[in-house]
Amino acid sequence: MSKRLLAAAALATILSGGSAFAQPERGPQGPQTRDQYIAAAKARFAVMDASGDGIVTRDEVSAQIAKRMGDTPRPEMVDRMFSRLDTDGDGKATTAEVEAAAGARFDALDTDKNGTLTPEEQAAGFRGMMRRQ
Ligand SMILES: [Ca+2]
Ligand SMILES: [Ca+2]
Repeated sequence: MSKRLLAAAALATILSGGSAFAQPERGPQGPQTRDQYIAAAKARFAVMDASGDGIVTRDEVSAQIAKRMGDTPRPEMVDRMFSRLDTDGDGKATTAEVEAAAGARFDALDTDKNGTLTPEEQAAGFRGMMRRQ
């Protein structure tokens, strides 16, 4: 796997609740509700929020990617990821922003609009994300 692809996968995993690497912590794969999806996004936010102040900075995002990749990410990758979290562009990603972004992402992934995400819907979203890289 190329470094670029690995980075994209790490990014997708962090952002999307990612079944990209079939994480064991997820438990049995089943449909995920909107609430669960947002809760998972907030849990990942809490992991990134190293200082625990409810705000994630670009540096914290960079550190988190570095930890997952085992290498320093390229600045443009950090920028891309951070811009997804910091939706109003003030340089700080807040819980509210992450919650809103996760909700919007859920709605985009829930292609049949039945309020749950099947593993297939999530996988399709992940493939779409890789294509956009
Ligand atoms: Ca912000
Ligand atoms: Ca669905």
